[in-house]
Amino acid sequence: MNKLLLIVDPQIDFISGSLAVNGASQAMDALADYIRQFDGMYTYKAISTDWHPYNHCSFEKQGGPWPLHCVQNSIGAAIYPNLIEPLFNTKGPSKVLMKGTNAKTEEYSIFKNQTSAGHLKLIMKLKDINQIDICGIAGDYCVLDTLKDGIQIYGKNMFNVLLPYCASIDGGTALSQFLKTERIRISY
Ligand code: VGL
Ligand code: ZN
Repeated sequence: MNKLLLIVDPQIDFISGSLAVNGASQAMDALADYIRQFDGMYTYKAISTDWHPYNHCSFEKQGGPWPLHCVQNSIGAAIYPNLIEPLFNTKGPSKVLMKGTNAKTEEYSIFKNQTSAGHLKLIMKLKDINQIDICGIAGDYCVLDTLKDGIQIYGKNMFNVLLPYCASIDGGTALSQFLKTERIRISY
């Protein structure tokens, strides 16, 4: 088995910043422990990051639905500090990928960003990945959209959702409903 760990948007703004999600810090602390405990289990780790220009269309100021968040190079866009050590001090490469980088386009899913989707496609092939374990924030937005797009590309059997390491704005309802109706594999 060659497994890829895909962590969606584990960024300060979604944990303790402008778009803080309930339970996100607990979920990401538990994820940090999990990565250390299972050092060597993942052939590759990919981290998606919401990486918006200051005038991004998703911001309220531009008529979008969200407060200012994950502005490129701001503190809020940084990866959650407790994840840095396990990500980069365990076996196998960790690659940070970006999305939402164009002011005019919303990209909840990393697969919507051509550059990042291209990197992932290469990794999948070169590393002969046969399982993607996915987790992150927000479960009902970016995790869900990433999962939907990933299933279109790689099929539902490629995916396993690490539910304890997800945090949702809605408490988990939308993600759980999708996993149930689509019969997606889950780890608790
Ligand atoms: C997200 C709202 C806006 C997410 C990103 O990562 O779920 N949510 N941008
Ligand atoms: Zn965003």
